[in-house]
Amino acid sequence: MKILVIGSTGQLGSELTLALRKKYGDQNVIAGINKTLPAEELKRGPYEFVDVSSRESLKNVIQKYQINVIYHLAAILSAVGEKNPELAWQVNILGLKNVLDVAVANKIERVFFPSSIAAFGPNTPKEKTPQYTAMDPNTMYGLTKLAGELLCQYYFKKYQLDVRSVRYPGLISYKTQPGGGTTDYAVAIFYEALKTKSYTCFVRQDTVLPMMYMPDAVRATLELMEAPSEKLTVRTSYNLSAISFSVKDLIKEIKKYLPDFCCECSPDHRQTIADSWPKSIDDSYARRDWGWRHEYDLAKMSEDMLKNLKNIL
Ligand code: VAH
Repeated sequence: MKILVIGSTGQLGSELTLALRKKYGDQNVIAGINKTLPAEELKRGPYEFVDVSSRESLKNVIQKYQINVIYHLAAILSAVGEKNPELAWQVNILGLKNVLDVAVANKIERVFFPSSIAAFGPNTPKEKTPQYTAMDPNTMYGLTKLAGELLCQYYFKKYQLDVRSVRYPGLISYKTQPGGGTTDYAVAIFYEALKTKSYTCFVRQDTVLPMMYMPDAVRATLELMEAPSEKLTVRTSYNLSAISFSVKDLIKEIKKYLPDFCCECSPDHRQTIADSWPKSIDDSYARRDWGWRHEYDLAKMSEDMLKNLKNIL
């Protein structure tokens, strides 16, 4: 199997590339990058510069390595997307359509597309958000994810392209920092707690959002991609859930390890985005169709984050 990970330098892409190489062999996973990386990272396995705005660029890499599977993770996240909506549209939608068209033309066996809880909006039920419900995202990022889900379902039905997707919650990890998301506070808080014992959070303490630790997110992705096609009943994007917690809950958990840690909240423009998203997600379809179960709760994630960050910082 030859796998291409587009967006392999991002928070999710970097860890998914590591996990795929561990599972399928370094030489069978090609890292699609859009920026130069340190030499030691480039030595880990094959890599290619991929420009999602160019079908030629995509086709050349696919044909050079005889790619069978594509993980398309390149995206502009919510906060950056509100600062540059045109770029978010270009990358998140036109880039996705380029990938889907090149995948059909080159008979790619399987494609993964990351959606997000950002595909929900202010009129979506906030608690235990159902798989099928009102979806009125009011961010460019969120609407590109919702449109992307529908595009994937269209390509599955019209061209029989086996494209699969999950609606990730906010992802928390220590190996690669996130870039430009609204949920980035849930990562930055750990770094600052260890470095300076203080953090100014850009959303209110009572803000509750669905979150997931990266090991769970990577495992969910691989489990979905390995599931028998006939078991999958959702071809837009599966709701995926692990933990929901408030900033207050997170501060309390961190203080168990760092009692002197203090956190002020000074909401900025990202509060409005966070307020438009659900507080908790019903992922019963994922649990029924392909056996999804999360493993990390807030306590287990916080312990692992702090233990590992201590060795890095
Ligand atoms: C963001 N981390 O904040 C992403 C994610 C649910 C949020 O999609 O934009």
